[in-house]
Amino acid sequence: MFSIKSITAVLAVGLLSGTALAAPQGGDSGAPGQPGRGRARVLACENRNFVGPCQNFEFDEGSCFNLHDVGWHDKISSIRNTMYPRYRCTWYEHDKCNGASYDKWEDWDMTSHGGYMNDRVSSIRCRLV
Ligand SMILES: [Ca+2]
Repeated sequence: MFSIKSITAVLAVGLLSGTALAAPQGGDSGAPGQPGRGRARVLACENRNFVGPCQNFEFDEGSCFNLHDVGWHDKISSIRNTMYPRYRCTWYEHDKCNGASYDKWEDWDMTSHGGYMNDRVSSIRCRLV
């Protein structure tokens, strides 16, 4: 009787400690990195023909990057998807990838062709092709 109780207690402790050791590993495996998700890069300039001031922006593939958050909305006059053709990027008129849009991989003069999107781009989304 006594020995069976002892064995049961030892087994129970073994199970508990095994669970305790496994739990952190299970918790960690889902958290970091989101595997398979890449980073897109875009070069944007305030003036035509990539005349500065210019800035490179890097953000998660598939997510909407709001230029308002970095003070670059409604001023871009030339833009380039520097990850072309691996990524395809779309420029949007409004925040959160709304409004008018187009996806030419590079536009060195957004004032041409009617110029509607000149000084109007407010968000960007790039997807892996
Ligand atoms: Ca401009």
